[in-house]
Amino acid sequence: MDPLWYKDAIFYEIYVRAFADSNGDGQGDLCGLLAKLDYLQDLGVDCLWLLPICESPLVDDGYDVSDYRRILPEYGTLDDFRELVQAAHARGLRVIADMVMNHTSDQHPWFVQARSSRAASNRDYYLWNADDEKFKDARVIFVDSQTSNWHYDPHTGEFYFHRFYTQQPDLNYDNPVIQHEMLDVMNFWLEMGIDGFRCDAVPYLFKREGTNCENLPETHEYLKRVRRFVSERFPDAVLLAEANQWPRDAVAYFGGGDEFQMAFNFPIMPRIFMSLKQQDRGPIVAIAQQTPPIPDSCQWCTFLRNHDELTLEMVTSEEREWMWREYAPEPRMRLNLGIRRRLAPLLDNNQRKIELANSLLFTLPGSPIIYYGDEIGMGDDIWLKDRDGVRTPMQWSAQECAGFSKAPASRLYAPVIHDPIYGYARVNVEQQRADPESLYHTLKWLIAIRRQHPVFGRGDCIFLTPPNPAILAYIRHYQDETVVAVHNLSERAQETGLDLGAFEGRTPVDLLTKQSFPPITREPYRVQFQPYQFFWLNLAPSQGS
Ligand code: TEU
Ligand code: CA
Repeated sequence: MDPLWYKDAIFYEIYVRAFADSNGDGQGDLCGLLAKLDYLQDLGVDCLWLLPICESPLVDDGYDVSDYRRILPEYGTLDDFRELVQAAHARGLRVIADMVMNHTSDQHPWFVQARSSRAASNRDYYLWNADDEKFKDARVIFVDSQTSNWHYDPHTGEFYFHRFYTQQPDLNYDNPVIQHEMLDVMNFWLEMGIDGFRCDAVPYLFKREGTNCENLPETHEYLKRVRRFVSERFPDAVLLAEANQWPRDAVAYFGGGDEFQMAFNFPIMPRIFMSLKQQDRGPIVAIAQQTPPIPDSCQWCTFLRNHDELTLEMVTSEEREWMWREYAPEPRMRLNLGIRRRLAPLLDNNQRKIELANSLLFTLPGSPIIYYGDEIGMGDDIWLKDRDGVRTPMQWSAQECAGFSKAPASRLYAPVIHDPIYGYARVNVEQQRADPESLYHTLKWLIAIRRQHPVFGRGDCIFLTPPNPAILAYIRHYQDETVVAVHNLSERAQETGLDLGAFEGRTPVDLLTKQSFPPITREPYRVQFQPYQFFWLNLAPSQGS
């Protein structure tokens, strides 16, 4: 077992409710997911991140937990989960769970008891105040639906604090009982054999008056305690931080290698979309240069899209307005400070462009994560509420309900996409697998090549500065491997010269097409590109050199 396994892993984000329904009740479930493990293994991913599966009233699709040690009955039982983890491991797939630690559901027994009386013995499991004036500098995150982080509870005549929906009261981490309870919950799930956690909304755990209540020293101190606790007992378990912050604040979640092993690369994600739209490498290179290095044992988790809105919380207001104009022309496409669209619609359903975006995902530093359905170019439904439009049933076939469920369409937890472009009749796993030219097969190929070359997950990264700004090129180097990933970000054919003089005499071979390129000289290395074309040029030392 390589303790740094997560550096080579390719992650896949699954909303269990949306993936596969095994018992015809219209809801995806763990047994349904079990039946699809062969699909995931065949795709080539090797670590599954399951969105929350604990007991929940589903006000926030499970991010409002009412019992940390019970599985939502619609999803199945703890035995189903144990069987799923074992079956995944038998296929070389790992499983990480979502640890929702900043808040509980307001239906959690803790909160029911705490709100019952000011004298409740566990009142201070949560944060109560006589007015809503405390923590004034903490920004409201769900700005489309919340006007305050405080909610008045008439029963006891006090306000309680919530960074998200009012049904998600924040836990009080100054209470040692909470600190301990969350460790105990993690232990419970790790004992079942899971391989780690994606830790939800970690920047907000501790709050202090006069601060923005994000990224506080007390929060990092506790998260280091979480890492010690987990790594002492489960040395191969990975902790992945959801810390949607500016680069310097995001990097802090790695600590000195003694906090999270992984963190989502939120800083680069919107800049990928900016560079694609501007057909200019500028935004990507700029944010990469503003991002401090991370400890050797740590790893970014790179992503294009996920179950939330495409967040524009950590860009300038001018950049946000520009992104909304360019990618979310209809107001319904916007949510909070983001864009609630899936990858294919954001990229005009242009297969070459979607493949280019995934080439960036698979070659930039970090471990990539695919959001379920994006591998087949699924669409979205902006007319569903909140973020539901990017969480519709997985489209397996052109059968009724997209092969997701045997239930009648009226019983599904959400309607399957059925529009003429992205509808399940046209876009589905069966159709994609049958078409050798499909997006699915391209991604499967990119995944296969990436898995053969550790340089992508473990190498350093040096950006080249070719004269043509539409070309994004970077050298990845690890041990005896050197690969130059070169991308034409533009919709037109382009050419440029690359400064590869340091590799004079070597003959580049494209890892993807096996095409050999002319030997490198001291002159700028000329490369021609079709629209959105990319190459992963292996610069193996020439034989005998
Ligand atoms: O999101 C936490 C968070 O900070 C969000 O504002 C996030 O930055 C934004 O939605 C864009 O990604 C997590 C979960 O991902 C989200 O689904 C939950 O609703 C939220 O926590 C509360 O648990
Ligand atoms: Ca079901």
